[in-house]
Amino acid sequence: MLTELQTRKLTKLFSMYDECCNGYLCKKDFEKIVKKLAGIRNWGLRSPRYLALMNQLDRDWKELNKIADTDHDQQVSINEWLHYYDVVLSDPQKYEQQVKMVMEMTFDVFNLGEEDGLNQQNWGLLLSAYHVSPVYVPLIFPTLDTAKSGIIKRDQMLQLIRDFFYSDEPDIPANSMFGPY
Ligand SMILES: [Ca+2]
Ligand SMILES: [Ca+2]
Repeated sequence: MLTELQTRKLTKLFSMYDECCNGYLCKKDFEKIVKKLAGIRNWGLRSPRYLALMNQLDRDWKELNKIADTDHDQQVSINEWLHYYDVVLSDPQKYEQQVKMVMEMTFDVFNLGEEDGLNQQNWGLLLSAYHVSPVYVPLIFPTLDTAKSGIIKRDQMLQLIRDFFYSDEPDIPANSMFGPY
């Protein structure tokens, strides 16, 4: 069972994917996110990275739709979304395949390369692709960057993501990693 705090965080995540703000997730929402991510990174519509991202998000959508869309209307409602995560988060293997991988892929879009991490600017770019205003970033990033190195490394990011999905502690920084919820 999801806790109240988890439900709030997952509702926030839903709102980030609901690009057209109609209260449902559909294929178009995912396509728009790919276009935005690629636009921010200046990837051409025929570049290998764009096509790989498009493929990946298309697979993610199909997987989500197949499992979560229990009333088969080709869109995922908030209740379907929450039920989906209730199931996924209770199975470590599903978490690896359906949450961790997707999050890591998004991370890689903005990865600094050599450093294998994200700085504050890239974190802001990532959030803006999911229509979270970058005004939150100077408030959020320093609390996530506990080592004060200016960069959040991959391992750290994966731990933050895990805490975002699983933790029921009200005061940890990971809860706000995508802005207010
Ligand atoms: Ca939508
Ligand atoms: Ca549905």
